[in-house]
Amino acid sequence: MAKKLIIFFLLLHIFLSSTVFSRSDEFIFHGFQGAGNNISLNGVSEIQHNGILKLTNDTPRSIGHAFYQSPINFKNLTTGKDFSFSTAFAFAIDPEYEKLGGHGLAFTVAKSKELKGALPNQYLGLFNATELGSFSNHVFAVEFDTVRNFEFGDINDNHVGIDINSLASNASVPATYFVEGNSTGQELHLNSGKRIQAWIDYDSTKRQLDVTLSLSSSKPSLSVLSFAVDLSPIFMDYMYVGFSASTGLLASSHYIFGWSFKMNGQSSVPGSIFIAFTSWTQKESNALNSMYFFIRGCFHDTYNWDSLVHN
Ligand SMILES: [Ca+2]
Repeated sequence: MAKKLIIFFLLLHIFLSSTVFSRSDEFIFHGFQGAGNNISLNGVSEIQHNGILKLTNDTPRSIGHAFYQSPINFKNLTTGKDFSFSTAFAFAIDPEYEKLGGHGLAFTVAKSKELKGALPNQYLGLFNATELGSFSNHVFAVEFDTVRNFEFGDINDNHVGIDINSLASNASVPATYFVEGNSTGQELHLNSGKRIQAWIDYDSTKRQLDVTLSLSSSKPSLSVLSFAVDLSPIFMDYMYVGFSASTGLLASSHYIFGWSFKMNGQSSVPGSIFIAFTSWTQKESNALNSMYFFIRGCFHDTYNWDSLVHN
């Protein structure tokens, strides 16, 4: 317990002192409290009082967007060569009814942060019906899709896909994750309400994109989706990065707990404070909670440990 308390205070210090760190090509949000000036929201998305970014709620046929406020330089302005990038985030999809919700969320790189005219439902808040497939969209997304739509060739109702200017994915795989020492993919239910850690890494020299998933904050060496792709025609010199989510007739709440992004380097794991305590016993959690509220009073912080979605 003593060792765990030291870890707690260390992480609390990190949490309170660096909830938001940002530069023009690198940022990290361990939570989103106080991030209002750095995150642009539209649709039904909101930053909750507890610092969790909630992209959608149970409202049917709705859209939620959250983008980093400033555009990011994706190319060398002299040579035109695109840069490598790395992003990591912790998310959860909590369906309206057990195992029944929709539609999904997508990490998104786009030329605008509004995505005007985009539709909810199967369009994930990314496109409308007429612009699908158009080169002028300049949209790259990694979708975490929980509804099977045959018109887009969705492989199932629980998949990860690479979407370039369209919702017909260029590559997709059933959602799984790997644990070290085991090359067999483990079943992963995207809409379980559990916190899921995702990493997206693009190597502009190798022309390779990797998506890695885990239920913990340590990154497995095996990615769930590795795709050879040249993203340079998709990216303009400056692009916006963020998330889009949508609901349909059935809804899910889509949450982001923490997010980091880095150009030309490995992004840090954000939100580790949220994940680090999942193995604590209820007794330890109660003690932690009491301490937290005491410390919260000292720091006038409003984060609420109880309001996290399912552990
Ligand atoms: Ca779908």
